[in-house]
Amino acid sequence: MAAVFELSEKEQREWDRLVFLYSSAIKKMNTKIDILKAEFISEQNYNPIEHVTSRLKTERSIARKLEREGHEVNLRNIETYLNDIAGVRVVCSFTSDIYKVADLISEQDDIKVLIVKDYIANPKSNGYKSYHMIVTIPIFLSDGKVDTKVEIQIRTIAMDFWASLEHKIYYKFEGNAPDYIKDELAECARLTNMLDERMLSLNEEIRKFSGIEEE
Ligand code: 0O2
Repeated sequence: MAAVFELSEKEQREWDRLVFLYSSAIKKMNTKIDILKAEFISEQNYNPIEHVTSRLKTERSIARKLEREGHEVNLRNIETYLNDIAGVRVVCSFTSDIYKVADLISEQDDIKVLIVKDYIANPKSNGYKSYHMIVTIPIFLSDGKVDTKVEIQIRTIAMDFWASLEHKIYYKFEGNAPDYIKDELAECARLTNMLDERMLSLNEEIRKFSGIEEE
């Protein structure tokens, strides 16, 4: 990775430690979600989780976000102001699955939920929908325990599809997309909502029929 931060030797060691912690937190969170998914499939013959992705925020993206928020790019500000260095995205089939998965994660007693942003109940003005939680997960090191922050985004396949395209457009136009593109995106968000609602009610209809195998 190209070096974006100017770090002294000591700061570089601190940064390496932070990266290690965040990477470990992602690993632990992924394992928790894998276990939930496996248990759902084995006990309930039902899989609410379509797929999971995770990422460590790039240095460039960290610097851009701090600058966008008017903060100097340094280690202290990274730890103070950024909650999403470690990010895990859980993509579910149906909106109802999102809340189920969020509850199952929140109820685990080693996890502390710091912030919840429910952009499904309260979508952003551009149409963005997703359920966000900032949590901490304990990482046990040789010199003690470090509660490490992870951002979990939970959304449906349709919300994810919309968000990926919106994200591309946002960066392409540096936040100033032409009005006709913004309008088209807003229309796609409306269609996405409708699709999620219709797929959910279709699935509920299907579930009324016994003997139908679900994944
Ligand atoms: P990137 O480039 O995806 O990393 P907070 O974390 O609570 O201090 P923040 O970061 O504004 O404040 O919180 P929020 O609103 O929960 O957003 C966190 C992340 O959600 C964003 O990270 C995006 O990944 C995603 N997100 C939020 N709003 C939108 C949106 O309108 N469209 C899309 N496509 N994604 C969104 P970053 O660092 O802003 O961006």
